[in-house]
Amino acid sequence: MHPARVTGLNQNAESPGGPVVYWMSRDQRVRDNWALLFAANLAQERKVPLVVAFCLAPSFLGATIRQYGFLLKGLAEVEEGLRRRNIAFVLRLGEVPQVLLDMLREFNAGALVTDFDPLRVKRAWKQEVLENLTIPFHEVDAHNIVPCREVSPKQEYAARTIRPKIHRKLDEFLTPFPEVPTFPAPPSSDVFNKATDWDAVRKRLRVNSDVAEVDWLRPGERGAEAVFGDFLEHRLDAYSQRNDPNAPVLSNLSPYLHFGQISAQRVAWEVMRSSASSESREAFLEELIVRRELADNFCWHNQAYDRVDGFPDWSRKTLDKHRGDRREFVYDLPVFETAATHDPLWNAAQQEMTRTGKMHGYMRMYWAKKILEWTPSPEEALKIAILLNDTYELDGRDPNGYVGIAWSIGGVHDRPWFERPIFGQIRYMSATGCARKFDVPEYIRRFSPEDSSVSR
Ligand code: FAD
Ligand code: FO1
Repeated sequence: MHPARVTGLNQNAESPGGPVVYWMSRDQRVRDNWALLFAANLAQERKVPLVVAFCLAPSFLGATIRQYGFLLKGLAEVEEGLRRRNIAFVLRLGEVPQVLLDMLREFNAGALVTDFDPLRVKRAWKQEVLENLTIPFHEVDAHNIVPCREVSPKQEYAARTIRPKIHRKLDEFLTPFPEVPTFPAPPSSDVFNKATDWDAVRKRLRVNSDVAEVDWLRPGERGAEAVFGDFLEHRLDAYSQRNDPNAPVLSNLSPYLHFGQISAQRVAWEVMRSSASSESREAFLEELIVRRELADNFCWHNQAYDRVDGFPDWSRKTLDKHRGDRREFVYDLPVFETAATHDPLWNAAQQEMTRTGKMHGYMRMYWAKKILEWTPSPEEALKIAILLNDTYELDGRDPNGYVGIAWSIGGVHDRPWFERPIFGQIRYMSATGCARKFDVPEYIRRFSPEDSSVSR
């Protein structure tokens, strides 16, 4: 394992003999998981058991049963895969990180490992654990190909500035994965060998259950592999049509990548070796590697990633200058949420998100920019866009989302364009512009209210 993936979070730690605990959070998979591999090596060196602990937060950034359901089904598969390797899996529902600290004491843990996540809530969890820990605590970046801490010591300006920093390290970091070892015997104490009662966990969850779970994607590692295989086989070669929301050429991997149910490194490794055209492979890898790692870089270095004051100076200035501009349309949250604006194209995009849990990437830009145009202020626009995105998108509550919205509304990683009302120099998008790119009536038909059969 490349040492640059691992960060020791505390130095002054003694290490008693208890089990190694991998606090799984962002990377919810057995295969191709550097944090799990590091924890397994540690346990083998110390000749102690390995326990994977998952702390289920009673509420996480407004997630609904749609996202929790996807997460829990994926974890059930993780538990199976770990058990086959004599690795214990323990899930506890409760305030995080208190529930973890309780487990560490109960298990008499000798060392703690966790995965990397730039979000504020995760950094706060880790900080609180650090203040209450005496055993060694390591963090492993299992999400990025080039570890986020390694790519750049500062917030990058745009894709064009981070791209060379990533590309020159790909040979060093884009490697195949070792297998997860099988331990000689399951951990002795029965607290580790009790299978999780998934129905009981789901019943104890008190989350918004109005947002239905989706059935067109199968959650978990096997589901992810199937979708990825189908993408490699049938869609990657046509990826040049990625800006046409009627063309089914996207990978559909974002929910799996968000929950860590598939490794981006594995995806990149296989795409590079696929027989698809180099133009399609390059375009896809640009999104999967550069755009995705740019999002982690932004959230890691700019903790105002979900606020207007996280926008670059030029965009805050131009938006300020146009705060007083007349808005021809002004809508509040319920109108947006029920897709009841005057614009059938925008309404169709909102319908796609609420019904399928995954709006097409091209439409997300248009969707967010119109929220800026039809709300009283950029702050209100950001609040509504994040709230809807994180309520309905399967892949929501993710650095990609905060950055995608900040790009659309606040020009983050973009540049100034021609000045116009409300937007100032923020890049503008219009329905007529969309009509030049794809069949707008077809997209509207696919997601119009009367047509209940969603044709994906
Ligand atoms: P593909 O085109 O197949 O891309 C493959 C992978 O590359 C994606 O899964 C993702 O990990 C990465 N990727 C693709 N486009 C981007 C991008 N623009 N920025 C960063 N990574 C990218 N992505 C999320 O994961 N969660 C979100 O909540 C989210 N919200 C967004 C909101 C707005 C307003 C915008 C403009 C973009 C948002 N994105 C978000 C980024 C992008 O739209 C989605 O990642 C993509 O549409 C997911 O579908 P896919 O995996 O089929 O895409
Ligand atoms: N991570 C956790 O460690 N515990 C949780 O209970 C949890 C719930 C959750 C619900 C929805 C969702 O989209 C993400 C959730 N995550 C949880 C975090 C997730 O695994 C990712 O780490 C971040 O959202 C992205 O960085």
